[in-house]
Amino acid sequence: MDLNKYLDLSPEVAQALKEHRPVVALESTIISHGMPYPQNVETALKVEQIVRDNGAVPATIAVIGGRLKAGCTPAEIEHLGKAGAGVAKASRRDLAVLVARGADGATTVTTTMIIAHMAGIRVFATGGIGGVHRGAQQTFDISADLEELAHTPVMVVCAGAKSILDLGLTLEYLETHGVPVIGYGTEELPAFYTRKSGFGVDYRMDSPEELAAAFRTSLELGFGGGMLVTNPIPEEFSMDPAVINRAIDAAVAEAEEQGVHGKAITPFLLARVKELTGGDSLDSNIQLVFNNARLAARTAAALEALR
Ligand code: PSU
Ligand code: MN
Repeated sequence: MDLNKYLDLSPEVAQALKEHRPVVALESTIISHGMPYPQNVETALKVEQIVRDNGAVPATIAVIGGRLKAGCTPAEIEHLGKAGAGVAKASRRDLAVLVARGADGATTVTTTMIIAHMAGIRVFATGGIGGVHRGAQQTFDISADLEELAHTPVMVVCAGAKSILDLGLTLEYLETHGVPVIGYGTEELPAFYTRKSGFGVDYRMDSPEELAAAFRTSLELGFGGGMLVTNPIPEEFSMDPAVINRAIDAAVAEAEEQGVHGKAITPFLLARVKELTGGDSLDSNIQLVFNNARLAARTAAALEALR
């Protein structure tokens, strides 16, 4: 493997990649900016265990002391979780500066995809992706995640997108940029906390093998770009749409009043929704990440079986 000079693979991840065993990338913005301490650290460690239990090696991705890490140690995960918002939220434009400064960074979906791709990891599990924000017609606030999905050949397994975003515009943007949106066991885009959004996906697929075959073909066609797999939250953990939508609407209104914008808005909305639902949304959030880790691990295994 000819590795980027700024990239460090953990010994376990390096060994797995060398032996063509399945590896699943995991992001770290969800740890530092997406959940409170200590649930963030507990969740991150449990997610790694779930990936292992389902036959793959986890690679939590972050920037630590200016090094791009594919595979963090439990101590590094603890640091990312404890420091929380004290760790920079690292999107594509931040990577070079953080590396040059020897700083830490929590990787978003965008930068986790970039580093996973550098490392040779093809499957990535997370909770939700960024997208086109409500009111983007005025603010131009479109997550860099969508651009990365358009260009970087990594499969992203998520639970759809939260309705803090404009889901219709998010799907339009993905269509324009050539990103296939797959529903796992569903024809409808899941809305993160709920299984339904009212918007259709491009294709429904029903097994890890089917996902792997489609992504394998995408890789072999070689024109780049990722694939977005949207996996509905398990029924028993899904939230009442009325309850969650009320909290989301209130959070969006507060963000507007307070003039929150740029990279701060998504963490602001996530934290407010959690407070407004009295922590119920955090439980759902954790469970859907577990569910995505399971599917991603099985899909990574199915992908290696196709080699
Ligand atoms: N949506 C979630 N949870 C998250 C994020 C988004 O439901 O933790 C994080 C992810 O790291 C995602 C990032 O890549 O926020 C998007 O930020 P922005 O909207 O600033 O692009
Ligand atoms: Mn944004």
